[in-house]
Parts: sequence; C-alpha cells; structure tokens
Amino acid sequence: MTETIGVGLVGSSFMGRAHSQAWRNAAAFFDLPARPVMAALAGRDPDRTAAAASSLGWASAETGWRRLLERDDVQIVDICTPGDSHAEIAVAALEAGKHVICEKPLATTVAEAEAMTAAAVKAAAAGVRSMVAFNYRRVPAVALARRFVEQGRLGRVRHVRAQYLQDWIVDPEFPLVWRLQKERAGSGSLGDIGAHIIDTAQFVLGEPLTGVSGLTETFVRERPLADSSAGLSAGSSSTVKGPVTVDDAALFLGRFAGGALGTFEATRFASGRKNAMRIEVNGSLGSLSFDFEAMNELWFHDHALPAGEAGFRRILVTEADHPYAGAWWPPGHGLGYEHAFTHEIRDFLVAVAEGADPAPSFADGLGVQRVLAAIEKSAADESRFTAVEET
Ligand code: SOE
Repeated sequence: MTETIGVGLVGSSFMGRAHSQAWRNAAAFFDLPARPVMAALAGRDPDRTAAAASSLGWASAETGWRRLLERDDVQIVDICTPGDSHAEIAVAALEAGKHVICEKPLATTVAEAEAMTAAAVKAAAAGVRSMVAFNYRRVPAVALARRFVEQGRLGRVRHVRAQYLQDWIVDPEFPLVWRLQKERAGSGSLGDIGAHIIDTAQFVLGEPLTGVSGLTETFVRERPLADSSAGLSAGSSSTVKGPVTVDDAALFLGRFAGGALGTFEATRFASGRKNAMRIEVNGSLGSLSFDFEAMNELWFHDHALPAGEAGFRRILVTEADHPYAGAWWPPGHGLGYEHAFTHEIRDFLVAVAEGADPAPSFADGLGVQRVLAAIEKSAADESRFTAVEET
C-alpha cells in the first residue's frame, strides 16, 4: 500500500476520540487500498484542539472546520460534532470536493438531512463519497445477524424487538448537556440512541420501516445549566436551571416493508443498563438475539431442530470467517466498543478507493431521520393515545 489519503476530523469529544482511534488503527489491522494520514484536527478552542490533536495522533490542529476545506492535504472530512452543525459542515465539505463521513443522527431535522442528501448525490456524480456513521452495523455479531437473515436462516421474519437502554441521566441533578437540548441535538433518546436501533433493525432485516406509532416522555423537565463543553460527563454545572427540550425516553411500534412487526424502546432512564443495545428477530425458521453488553455473542435458535434439542445457543463471534473478526485476535479473544468504528473507517476507505457509494449513505441517514420525525409526529398527537376509562 503506497497510496495515502489525508483526513481532517472536526470535534474532539467522545465521538472525536472514538473516530481518532479508528483512523489510527485501520491500516494496522486491515489491508487498505490507501493509508489514511491523520492530517488535522479542527475545533473551536485553539488550546484544547492543539492538546487533543497531540494526544489523539493528529499531525496538526486547526481553529475552525473551514480551514480543513482549504487544505490540499485533506481529502476526507470526518464530522464528530453535535448534530446542529452537521448540515453546514457536510454540505460545505462536499461542495469543496471532500469525501465526508458524518456522525449520527445525520441531522437535527428532515429538511437538513434532505439538503445533505442532495449535496451528497450531486457530489457522488463527481466521485465524491459520503457516509453516515451508524457504527453498530459494524459490530461483528450484528453483521453476522444480517448474514443469517440474508441467507434465509430465519425464514419469514415476523417480529423485531429492539431496545437501546442507558442510565446516564437518571440523576435529576445531571446537567443540561447538549444532548438534552432540541436545537443542538434534534431530539433526545429518540435521535441519539433510537436512531441506532432503527438503523440496526433496518440493516439486519434488509428492509425499511413503512409506518410507526410513538410514545415519548420527558421525566425530568429542568436541569442545572452545563459547562458548554460537557458531553456525557457532568462537567461543572450551575445552580441555575434550564428546560430539558427533548424526550428522555421514546417507545415506538413499527411495521416493516416485508410485513414484520417491530417494537422499539430507547431510554436513558433504565437504571443499571449502561449500553444495552439489543435486538431480537423471530422468523418462521429461527430466531436471533443480540445484546451489546455482551457484544461478542450472537444467540441463535434453529426452529427446524426437534423441540427436545432446540433452544437458543450462543455463537461466539470471534472466528476468522465471522465479519471483521479475522483481522484481529485469535478466536475467543473478543472485541470492544472501539472496534466497530475501525470497521466503519475500513469500509468507508474501501468504498472511496473503489469509487463506490459507502453504506449507510446520506440517503439512508435521511430515511432514519424520516422515521424519527414520524415517531415524533405520532407521539405529539395526543388524540391517538387512548385514555383508559375510569372505573
Ligand atoms: C450517548 O447516548 C451515546 O454516546 C450515543 O451518542 C452514541 O451514539 C452511542 O454509541 C453511545 O451512547
């Protein structure tokens, strides 16, 4: 591999750090058509960005993302900022001829996602690629689940049961970080983690959701104002409170194009559950079950076996012929949260080199955004929620 491709990344919080490790490691573990060069990290604060660039492995630091677009040594822009800046950065980067990978959810509104998709389609005609970073598709066990469904091992799929359960805002004194502000995040649990289970379910089934019905709730309506840089960590919080303008929890039902029914739950109030991204699929020939808290395992029930022998059995997804797993450690040694990011960078680079459109595309991200909007619309329509008669 002699070719190189320059990368500029915007943002150095949780996702910026996760993506940085992926750029650092992709070429060390995968055969890539071009070696990524970590040219520059961009951020708003010069000192913090310079310190982050040096600790995360970036060759230089830029104040402001626009500087990345002016640099000839940057061919890829990786967007790891809060949702309210995705559209502006992505459209400008695509128009400047840079390939773009953008964190999820794609945008804060359908209109923004539409503008981004239009820019992506236009750019693709000129060979400029884009991808939305739904990392859980690249967990080996989730990719294996997709393989099983694609191979028909589950038969006719009837049910999808998906949950994303976290508990980091159970404490009402946890501050009002950007993920709890509608203008910055678009929505709450719904867009932040509900978007993941929507994408994962559509990916595993290979079908889109065609209709949904939603129920959302904000349990804690005011929280102490946060340090503007605070992410998932509390940071320093104030005694002054401000309104929480997003959902704390979102439940929804859905119907898939092929007729399967889906039940979904996304919440940050599931005390004790840290990152339980779960999906179970039931089909006429068998079922699959996955929980991110045991991310190297996929459970499979073969319904064709005699009842006395059947039942869920654990597949340890660490074999060389499992998706992505062969690039890493010997069987049984296992992967972690960070590996899915490395896999998505690997897939993005291969698509860019092959001149193919990487998946999930911005159009796929727009599809998820439309599902989110439909859930919000349904949840806001109180008349569709039937009150139980008092006895
Ligand atoms: C916070 O809920 C969060 O960091 C999400 O924003 C990520 O997408 C998810 O992977 C982990 O949790």
